[in-house]
Amino acid sequence: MIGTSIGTSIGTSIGTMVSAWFMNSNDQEDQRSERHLDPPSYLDLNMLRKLTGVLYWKIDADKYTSDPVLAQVRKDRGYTYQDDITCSREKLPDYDAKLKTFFTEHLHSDEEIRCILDGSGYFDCRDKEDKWIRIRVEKGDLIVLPAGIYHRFTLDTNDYIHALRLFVGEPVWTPINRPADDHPARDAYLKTIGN
Ligand code: KMT
Ligand code: NI
Repeated sequence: MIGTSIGTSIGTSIGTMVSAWFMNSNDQEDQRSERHLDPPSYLDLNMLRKLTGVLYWKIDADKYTSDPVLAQVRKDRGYTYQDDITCSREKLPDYDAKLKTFFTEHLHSDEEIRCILDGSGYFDCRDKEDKWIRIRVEKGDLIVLPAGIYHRFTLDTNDYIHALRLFVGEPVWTPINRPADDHPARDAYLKTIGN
């Protein structure tokens, strides 16, 4: 775990822990279950960043409009756009199809930035060796997936998440499904991650 203060561009507030682990490859299991290895194999924030480039902070979701960490990250990284998304059967139009799209392995030409205001779920990311890492996100988590990383998202068994979506400029949400190894963002990502 890294402890860094507000104002640095990488890391988290002191004392926070990300919950992330290597996944088993039993795709028969419910995608919404934890999918641990036996025995479970967890990663700390430092390891997660090293293996994937994923960034993570903790914020006060109840006061997100005035949260200093969110404000600083927004400023440091130039996030100018913001909206929010609720994933639940009641609130998300075309729920089943959308969740299927979210869970199809893909990348984006830009960062995927989510700040969880309520509920929970999992972002799965491929590490340098193409292994799946499951990152649990819940209320107060701010997560940045780098451009070009192969990833997917699923709800957990609570079937509910409410998240802010941030972006630099006009948002592009388009998922580019794997294989996308020739995409420029993929190339750039692999260079930054040291492959
Ligand atoms: C995405 O793009 O995968 C999502 O927006 C998922 C819901 S927000 C945690
Ligand atoms: Ni995505």
